[in-house]
Parts: sequence; structure tokens; C-alpha cells
Amino acid sequence: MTEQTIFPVTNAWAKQARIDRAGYDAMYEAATTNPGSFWLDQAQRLTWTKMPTIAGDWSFGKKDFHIKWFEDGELNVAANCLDRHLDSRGDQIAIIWEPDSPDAEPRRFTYRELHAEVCRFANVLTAQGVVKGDRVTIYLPMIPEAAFAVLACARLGAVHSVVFGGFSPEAIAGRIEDCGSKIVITADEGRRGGKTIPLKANVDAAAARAPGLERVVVVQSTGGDVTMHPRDVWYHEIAGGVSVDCPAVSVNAEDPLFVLYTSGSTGKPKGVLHTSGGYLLWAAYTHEMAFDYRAGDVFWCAADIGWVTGHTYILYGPLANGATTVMYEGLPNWPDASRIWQIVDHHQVHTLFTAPTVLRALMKEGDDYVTRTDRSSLKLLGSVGEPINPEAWRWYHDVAGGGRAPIIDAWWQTETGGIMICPLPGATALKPGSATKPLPGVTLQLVDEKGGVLTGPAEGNLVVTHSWPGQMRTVWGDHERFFQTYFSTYEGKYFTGDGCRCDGDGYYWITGRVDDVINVSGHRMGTAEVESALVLHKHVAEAAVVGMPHDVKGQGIYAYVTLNDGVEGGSDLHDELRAWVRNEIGPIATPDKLQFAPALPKTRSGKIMRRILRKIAEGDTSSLGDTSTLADPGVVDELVAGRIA
Ligand code: 6R9
Repeated sequence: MTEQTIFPVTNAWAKQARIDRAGYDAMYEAATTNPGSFWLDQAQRLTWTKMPTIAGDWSFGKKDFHIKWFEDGELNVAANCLDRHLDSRGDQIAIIWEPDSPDAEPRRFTYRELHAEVCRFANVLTAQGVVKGDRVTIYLPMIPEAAFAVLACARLGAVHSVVFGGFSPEAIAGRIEDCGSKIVITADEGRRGGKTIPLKANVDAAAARAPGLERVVVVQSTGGDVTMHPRDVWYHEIAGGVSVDCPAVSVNAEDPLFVLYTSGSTGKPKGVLHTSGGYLLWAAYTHEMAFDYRAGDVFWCAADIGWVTGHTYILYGPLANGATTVMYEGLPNWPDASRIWQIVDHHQVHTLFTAPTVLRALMKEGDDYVTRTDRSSLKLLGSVGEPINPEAWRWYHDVAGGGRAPIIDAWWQTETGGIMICPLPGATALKPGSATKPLPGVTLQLVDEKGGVLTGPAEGNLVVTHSWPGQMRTVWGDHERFFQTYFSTYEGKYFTGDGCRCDGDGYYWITGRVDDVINVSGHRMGTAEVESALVLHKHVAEAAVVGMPHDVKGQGIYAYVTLNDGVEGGSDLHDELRAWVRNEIGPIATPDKLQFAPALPKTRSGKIMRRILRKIAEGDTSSLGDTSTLADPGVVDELVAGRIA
């Protein structure tokens, strides 16, 4: 299959979709030529307590750098996701919760029931002293209470910071401290793939390193044994008898809604801050546009709410649009590779949104697991998190979707709040591996290393030239870092960190990160973070981490480690170091391969030549390029000889 393979808009979608090709072109044009009125119009999607009269007010320039959207508007995000639906669809299912075990019963919450649960949770948080503007760390498994907790914060105008359940105590502590949250909401244990995850015990360990933590609210989920400390309270004990009425606090559009930590190319993870009005509008707008969402569609984003995809497409987008959203506790391939398709059948899922890494893992198990299920409810398939390779695309399209459902390959980032580039099912012919075209309101450019703008078919670095409502507003506590990270490379433009190619039809093909961020199973990992974890070990002198191709994860982690004098690098230490990283950051950061190196290849000025390390990790040792600038070129031969195949 070449990139010339084109899948035209299907007849079914051509007939029913809201937006056709001409409609897309007109809308794109309107959003670009008159963004002010375009976005004030779009703002009508939300219910405001005070309607905004100003759309975007922003500058990416260094002198008067600022980003604001709908700055004179006021609203409550949870009321937009709940209260405003009560009259029209109070008895419609808002959330279908599918448990880890196929033998356990799913739970369903109508909009009315979800509203009550969120109000109850909000009242409990208020009783614990949470007020508007406070940060609340949420470290929960994929259980309904995760949705209640997130929306309860939004209802109070408190700022949630969800930490993925796979992160270690060390990582949790860092996030609690960085955003200064005094309260953590967790559960006794999580459950995934038949195994339990000791969430409460992890929070206990984190608390030792997070002196500012005052209160831990514990949701009983598995009923597993936990130790309760004086700072801990059981949710079910303090929620009994609490009112299910709770007024929604009206906030300014620019008041913070959440902080979500993400890896960058340097330093510790950044707290990406999203605000209330612009983010919610972007969530609602993109959910409707990208998936041509219609009332009644059952929407399943198979992500975890610990990642931005879960924030925007399990919760905020679907709920703002009054959808029925599926929340799944477990793994797509447990107990076996049919599980994901059985859930589709069971809940008659209309749109499935998942990641290429999941597809590659399922593909390996063979088609039988798929074809023995019905899947006729599936009308649309989404892909997100990393470039989708054409083989996985083809399999998703032909086998999983039976050739009927278009694939919405959606490119975006934690920083962008929601989807930026994707096909529209009724408007865009598909090319496997291309995220196709920007949504109306998204203005892209490709630039070369020096910032020169590339036009026509070209390959370069992807930038966004105009602000959009869903754009992050700052790095929590470090506005200067926000500017430096995203706006200093190319003056006056937002730099995505991604490389990209644009073809003759104006289709965008993301080629991957151009910075030191690697994409492991669709999750971002900073090489610097893994290196910092490794050098904390007493035997490690130096470490360099690079990405390598991995047939399921997309990219795997390859670590080169030099040891302190006198320490021998045997298999015990090898295993110990992998476990060490797992402990420091979490399982997703565990190096796939770890090579003990006598030294690292450095330039005379001491800079590690990562290009060479990448080539060796890839096994591409015939084309290492110029090594003459190295302080000790002999190091390279030793690294090649010791490569872990
Ligand atoms: C939503 C999300 C962002 C990085 C991004 C890019 C990669 C995401 C992609 C994609 C190619 C797609 N990425 N979607 N690459 N095609 N459809 O994943 O956010 O975790 O912040 O990662 O993921 O490299 O820069 P986040």
C-alpha cells in the first residue's frame, strides 16, 4: 500500500454527515478570515452564566506574550456537562462503565444519576475544605468515581490534577508538590487485567515525600486491605447522608480547570494548565466535528483518564455534547484479544477511539478474535497517540471495521487540549498513515531548522501560527518555561515538537518527535527523565536513553549506562536497574534494553552524540555518519560490539 492509496468518503457517510468537502472548505475559510466572529458563534455550543463578547486575545510574541479566550465570559464546566442536559436527556445514559472482569456487571449512570453523584462528591470535597482555585490530585483507577471526582472539582471551580494510576510514588509525590495540592483522592486498589494495583499504598509512600499533603480521600473499590492513617478518610463513610444538591460555582472562562503533567525534552514533567471556557469549547467542538457526533451515538474512547485523551474524549467532550460515553476499567486484550470487540457488541458502540499500539498488539493475536464478534454497530474508528503505520491502519479498517468505518487519525497533544488535525468522515478522503487536514480554526505551517517557512509539498517542523481556544495557557508555576519551551524556537509561533511532511494534496503526515521525547505505546516519555532516574542509582555514573523501533509499542526505550569505577555490569545489576526505573517512574518507563557501556560517545565539548546512540539502538550500524568529531571515536566500536539485539 503506497501513500497514493486513497479511501474516498464512503457513500453512507456522504449521505449522512453534517459536513462535506465544500462545507469543510467554507468553514475553514470562515475560521481563518474572521476568527473573532467564528469563535463567538462556536461559543454558543456552551451554556454561559455570562456570555462572552470577546473571542481570542493573544500574542505569541516575546514582548506582550499572552493567551486569553472568551475572557469576559463566565460558566461552570460541570454544569455544561450535566445540568444543562437534565431537561432534555436526564434519563439518557451518560456513562456506561465496563468493569475489568467480563464476569462482573457493567454499571450505567443516567445524566440525572451522574449529576447527583457529582454533586455528592462536590459536597464531600467542600466539607474537606476544598474551595475554588485549590488543586486536587486524583489518583484513581478507571472507576465511575474517577468521573465523579473530576467533575466535582469542576463544579467547585477547583483545579484537578489527575495522575495516571501506573505512576510510582516518586512520580505522584513530585506532582502533588509541584501543584501544591493538599488533598489526594485515591482508591484502595485498582484492577486491570485481573491484577490489582496498590494505589493507596502508593499514595502512602508518596505522602512521605510530599509534606504539603493533608488529606487523602479513599474510595473503596476492590475491598482490598489498606492501612488507614490519621490523614485518610473513606469516601463511603463521609459521603453517607451528604446532600446531592450542590450549586455550580460560576467561574471566569480563563480560570484554571486542570493541570496535567506531561513529559518534555528536558527537566521534570511540566504541569500543562488548561482553563475553563476555551478548553471545554475545544473539547465539545472537536468531539462533534471529528466524529460527526449525533445524539444517541455510543462513544468509546478506550484511553485512561490519566492521559489527556481520557480527559477530553472520555469525559469533557462527550459529556458537554450529551453523549453516552463508555468508560472501561481493564485492558483491551484481557482475558483475551476478543475483549475489546465484545465490549463494542455488548454496548453497541458507534465510535471507537484507540491507539495504534493497541491495534498492533491485537493484530498479532490473529483475526479470529475479531471476526468471531459482530461489530456491526461500529460506524467510525479513531486512532490517536502516535503515527499509525499503514499495516495497522489496514487491519483496523478492513478487519476490525469490516471496511465500512472510516478511520479518524487524530493528531494532537496534551498542550493542544483536543484534536487539531484529522479527517472529517463526510468530507475527507483518507490516506493510511496521514492525519490529513487541520480542523477549521487550526492554522499550521512547516518550517525548516532556521524557521524558514516551507510551502507546497515539503518536510519540516510543525508549528501553529494562531492561537486556538483549547491551547494550554501556561506551565503550572513556570510561565517562563512555557514561553521558552513552545514559543522561543520559532518567533511568534507555537512549536509542536513534531516533524511533519505535507504532500501535494495538502495532507499532513506526522513523522514523530524531533526533540528528546519518545513515544512509548502512545505515551510520552522524556529521555531526560529516564536518565535522571538511572543516575540516582548508586552504581550508575552516567546514562543516555534513546528511542528504538518496537513492533508493538511503536518506540521502545534503549538505555546506555556507564558504571562507577570498580562496579561490574552483570545480569543482576541489569535487572536491578530496569526494576529501579520502574520503581522511580512507573512501568511505562522501564527500559526495554539496557547496555552497559565503557563510555558514552561525546564531542570534545562533552555533548553526548545521541544521533549515534540512536543508530546503534536501531541496529543501523553501517551508517553511523561522521564520528570524527568525537573525543574518543574508539568508543563507538565498543558500543556496536556490545549492542543488545
Ligand atoms: C493526544 C496525545 C502528543 C504527541 C504528539 C505526537 C504524538 C499524537 C498522533 C501523534 C502522529 C497522531 N501523536 N497523536 N503522532 N499521529 N495521530 O497523544 O497527547 O500524550 O501529549 O502526545 O503524540 O508526537 O506530539 P500527548
